[in-house]
Amino acid sequence: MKRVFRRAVVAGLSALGLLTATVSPAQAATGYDRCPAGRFCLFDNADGTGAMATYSGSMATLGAYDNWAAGMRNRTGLHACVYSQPNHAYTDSVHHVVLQTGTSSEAVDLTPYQDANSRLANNVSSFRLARTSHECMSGAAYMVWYSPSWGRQGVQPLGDFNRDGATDLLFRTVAGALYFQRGDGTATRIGVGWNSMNVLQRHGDRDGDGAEDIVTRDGNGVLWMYPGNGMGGLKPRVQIGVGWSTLRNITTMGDFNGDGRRGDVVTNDSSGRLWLFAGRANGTLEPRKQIGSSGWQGMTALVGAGDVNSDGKNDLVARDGSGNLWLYPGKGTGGVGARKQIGSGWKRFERIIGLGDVNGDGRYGDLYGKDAPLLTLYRNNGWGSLAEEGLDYDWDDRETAF
Ligand SMILES: [Ca+2]
Ligand SMILES: [Ca+2]
Ligand SMILES: [Ca+2]
Ligand SMILES: [Ca+2]
Repeated sequence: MKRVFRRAVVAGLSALGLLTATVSPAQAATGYDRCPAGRFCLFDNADGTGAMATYSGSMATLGAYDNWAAGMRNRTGLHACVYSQPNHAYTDSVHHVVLQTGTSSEAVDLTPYQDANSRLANNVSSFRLARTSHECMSGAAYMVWYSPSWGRQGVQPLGDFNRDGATDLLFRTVAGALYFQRGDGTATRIGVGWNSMNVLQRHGDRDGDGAEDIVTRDGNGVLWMYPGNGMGGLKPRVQIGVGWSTLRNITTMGDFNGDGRRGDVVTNDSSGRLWLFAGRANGTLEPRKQIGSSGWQGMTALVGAGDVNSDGKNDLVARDGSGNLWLYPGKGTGGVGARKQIGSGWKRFERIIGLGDVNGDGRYGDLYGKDAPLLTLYRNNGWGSLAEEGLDYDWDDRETAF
């Protein structure tokens, strides 16, 4: 009797045009399969029978459908999160319930999602649909991230985009938006359309104004410098190279040749050579100079991690095709000395990120390895020995951090 009453309310509101959702009459029921492609559907009954409400986007409140649904099906291809509270609230782990179903299109009976204090069936008050798992839970397109050096106020020649003394991250979303992650869990969008970039690099201040700068390569092989404004934002970009498409890995190094200019770039080509493009005072590049003659084509990552071995000279870190990580100590004149292995099993990382002293202990050469869903911090002891220190979860493999 109660359920029939609810259906009557729903039908009445729908007829008045007060609802954004559409309603299928119960007598047309063929279970969960009624949910149309591309839609998120809530069902009155746990077996998919009864009235159905369909949606194309997130809902912060459900109006007449509040505390109504006992089943759901998600055919949007997006991640779905279903909340027992309105406005996607989950602030009380005892009395609030949230169900995250991922992108699966399987029908879900909400009845099992209950305990002594709360339940989800007939208690759904909002839901969120999002491209990534973390956005589904947090509502933010960016990954919520806390800097290991937040509050430690270490000196940061690189990895500190807003000059507050703490390591920060730059983050590209699935949609191509660029966010500045200051390290306190918040982030600010500073660009859109960044999916056209296939290289994203940073390594301190390259044009001498005291603010860290970004280097990118676009799909046409053009190399760009985006000067930072020192406050977490960007100034208009400057073209610093063309014809860079065939180069394999490209990394910004800081000052690698010892001339005091910190915009040096190192790259490898398919013939096995290693090249240095020395930075000029304004951040543009000198003609290239060969600094390695063979074997570099097999390297799958190059990282300008700063001074890893604490001799005052910036070093190059490289990963080979077997996943071994090598430290190539910088000579201070643009070349590299005899290599030393500092890691193995690094093949799984889609990206290795060098941000200098990430945890603020005064030792540079810390590294992040990113392999969705994990961002793993490797702390450098100051001599090139790496220790795994912390993990951040729930990163999406379509996202990029640098
Ligand atoms: Ca910072
Ligand atoms: Ca700068
Ligand atoms: Ca230099
Ligand atoms: Ca060094």
